[in-house]
Parts: sequence; structure tokens; C-alpha cells
Amino acid sequence: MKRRNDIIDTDLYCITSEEHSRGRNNIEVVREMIKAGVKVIQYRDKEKKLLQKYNECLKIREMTKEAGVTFIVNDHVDIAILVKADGVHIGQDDLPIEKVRELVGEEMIIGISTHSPKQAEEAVKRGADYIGVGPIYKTYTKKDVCEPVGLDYLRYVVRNIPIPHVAIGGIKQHNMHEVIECGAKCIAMVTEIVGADDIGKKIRDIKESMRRGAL
Ligand code: TZP
Ligand code: MG
Repeated sequence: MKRRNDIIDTDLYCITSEEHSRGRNNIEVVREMIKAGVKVIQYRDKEKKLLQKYNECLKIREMTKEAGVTFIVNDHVDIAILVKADGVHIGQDDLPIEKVRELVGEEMIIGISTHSPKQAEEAVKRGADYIGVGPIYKTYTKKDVCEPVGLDYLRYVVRNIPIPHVAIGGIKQHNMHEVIECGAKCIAMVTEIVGADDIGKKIRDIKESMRRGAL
């Protein structure tokens, strides 16, 4: 099994959420993210029809490819394969990682959401390339989400899990310092970014804070 520690090698992982984007569509939001220097973008949409999601992913693949940005598709292994995304992100109740690997091959990144040390260790054993760690705080963005896992689980991951991680869930500009102090290397924010007045400025401010260690 190939281990690639250079994936998700960035400070800020951005995720689409049109319902929180205040009238802007996913394509406009992704354009802002790319312009502001985001290096990893995940397409996540729980509302649209499959065809619409596929068409948006095709467009976003084109935009991210041109910009050299890593593109990850949430939930849909089929769409990820068809649009030649760089990766797919799955949850605990989705197909087993080994089966997703059979479908996507060795090159594609597989990320999986985890909520406990046991799930993180299992993800490593089964060949995930990175794990999501969360929700760190209470979030209203994701329906059917579990209770916050808190910062202790994040600290555990930082110390013990050898593959890259992304901290997620309720993380905002005002509390990100706590997450960074735990040693998180990469942070995902949904509403804080897509719901910002000025998405570009918000991203630049957050990246600057992360560069300075959120001081
Ligand atoms: N997975 C765990 S929490 C979450 C996802 C997709 C939503 C995070 O959204 P926000 O707005 O950053 O709390
Ligand atoms: Mg999912």
C-alpha cells in the first residue's frame, strides 16, 4: 500500500455548501476560493440531483486543474471517477475503504471522516490517504452529525496517526487558534468561508493567521 504524506499538505481545506453561500452558486464560490490561493477544494452538495452535481463537478475539475488545485468529491465515487477528480471523501457508513479503492485505483486520494481513535486506526489499516477529524465543535452545517468530538480526539490524532488529517466542524476564525494549538496541520471550514461577505478576504485573513500560528 502506497503512503502519500504530501497530499492535503496545506493549511486550509475548503468545502462547498451552496445553501450557506448567500445566493452565490458553487462555481462562483469555487472561483473565489481558487483566486484566494486555496489548494484543496471539496465539492459537497446534499440537495441537488445527481446530473446537476456531475455537471458542477465537471466544471470545477476544469477550474481546479487549470489552477493546480486538488479536487475532492464528497460521497460520490462515481462522479469522482468520471470527472477525474484527485480524490473522494467518504463517511463511516459508506462503502468500505478497500472497495472504494478497488473502484478508484491506487492514484486517487481517499479521505474518510472519523470520530474516534478506533475509527482513525481502522482508516489507516484499511488504506485511507487522509482522515477528517470532527466535528470539533457544534455545527449546524451537517445534518445527522454526531456530537462534537472535542479537542482531545484531535490531539490524539496529531500524536498517533501517521496519515494526514483535516480538522473540521464548527471551526471559525475566532476559535481556530485552539485547533492550531492542538497541532492541527490542516483545517476545514464550511460556513465561515462560503458565508463570508468577502470570501477572498476571509480566506486571506485565515491563511495569514495560520501562517503566524493563529496568534
Ligand atoms: N463534516 C463534519 S462537520 C462538517 C462536515 C462536512 C460540517 C462543518 O461545517 P462548518 O460550517 O465548518 O461547521
Ligand atoms: Mg458522506
